[in-house]
Amino acid sequence: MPSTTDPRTKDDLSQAGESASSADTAHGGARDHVPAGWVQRDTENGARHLDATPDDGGVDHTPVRLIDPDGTRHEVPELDRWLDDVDDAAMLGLYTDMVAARRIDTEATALQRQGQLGLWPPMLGQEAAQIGSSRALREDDFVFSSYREQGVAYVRGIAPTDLLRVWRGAAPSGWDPYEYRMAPMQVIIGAQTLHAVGYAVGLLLETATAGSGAHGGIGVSRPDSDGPDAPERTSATISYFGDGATSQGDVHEAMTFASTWSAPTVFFCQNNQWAISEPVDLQSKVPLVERARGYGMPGVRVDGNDVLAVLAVTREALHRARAGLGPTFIEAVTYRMGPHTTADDPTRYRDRSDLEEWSGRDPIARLAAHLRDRGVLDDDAEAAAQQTADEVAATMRAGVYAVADPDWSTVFDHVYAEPHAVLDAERDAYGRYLAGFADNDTQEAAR
Ligand SMILES: Cc1ncc(C[n+]2csc(CCOP(=O)(O)OP(=O)(O)O)c2C)c(N)n1
Ligand SMILES: [Mg+2]
Repeated sequence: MPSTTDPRTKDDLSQAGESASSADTAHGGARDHVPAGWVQRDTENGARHLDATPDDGGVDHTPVRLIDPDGTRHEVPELDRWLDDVDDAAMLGLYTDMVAARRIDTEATALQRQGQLGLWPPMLGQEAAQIGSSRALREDDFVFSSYREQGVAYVRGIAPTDLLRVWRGAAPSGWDPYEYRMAPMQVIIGAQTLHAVGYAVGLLLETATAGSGAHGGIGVSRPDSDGPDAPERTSATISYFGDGATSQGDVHEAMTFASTWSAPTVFFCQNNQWAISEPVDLQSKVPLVERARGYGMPGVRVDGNDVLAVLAVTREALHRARAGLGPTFIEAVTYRMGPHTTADDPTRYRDRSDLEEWSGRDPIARLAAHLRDRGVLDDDAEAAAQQTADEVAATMRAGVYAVADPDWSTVFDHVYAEPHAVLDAERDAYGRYLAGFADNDTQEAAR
């Protein structure tokens, strides 16, 4: 009998070339089915993966790329036209940003291990995706991120110590979202895509010209060109989310609304191959970039470990958004080299060989190889980048030691914008509860 989580009948299974008994294993559940055209692989550590080479409909899904893993640079006119101003100094800047982002990540991981933070979600391996995309942003654009985007926050100018406040349990947000135009990091998977679209629709409302376009005069009329010269009309929003988040209903709703409203927003999906212990194959039978087509927006699949290609595609997507051409979905193909968080042990569910393969595509080593080939990066420049990174890490560590424990009552702040009777009552009750301990202590001391 098929397992209860499999909606298919015995006949369906035999038509798909599977036996009913193969579906009914000790593991149970739909994971054990191998759909036609897929291959099941038992990994070294006993986990089961579906290796998808699903039908790609004849579309070439090779991610766009400018720099190969060995540092070789290709010219791709459609991407290069977005990089006219990226000179050697700017390339060194991208390199330094990535080195600093990695250093922040390493230091924060150490701080968690030393008991200074409750938890930390490492971004090792995702530096190019984060630095390339965030360096494409204008100051007036607004970022709605997930919990792993420390590289993005660093580029937004948020002090590294402020990045750690939440993970130390000292604040609900480490920074003022309006000052840096970056919302507090979102832990509810995919929810930030709705926030980004809502904010983007607000930008449209703000700039609405009576009588133009759709939605009762709110929509925008299309500019004559979609190239770099098209005039920009609004700022844009960008949401960062993972491969796993693409399975969330929130993301579906966000993409639907963004598309039909031509909202000035960019969906930046970092496909780091894993959603905790679930491989991306379990999220989708087709490359994630294919999802864009169903919503009626352009989709771009980019090598997420190539900082230059990421910068180019994100610049184009943000420009389209600001010019009134609507949203874009970017799938940045990358790899989470570390654990999901410091509470996770990836050796339980993924193969060492995968890690070794992706180590050969390291985003920082790739840009370093390219810059060294061109004589832009030498030992002194590399040492200077490392020194910047070390200083950032030292400041962050000193800052985190100095973060004071918050007053107990602050946990009730920022829940609602205005006073709320139920919350007031809860605050009072909690205060009385804590005061009870103080009495006990006093009584104890008096004995
Ligand atoms: C709505 C919701 N469901 C489940 C979770 C638990 N959860 C935390 S992280 C995570 C995996 C997310 O994977 P992905 O979107 O690929 O992002 P990544 O962690 O790889 O950056 C899950 C399921 C959650 N935080 N929110
Ligand atoms: Mg992921």
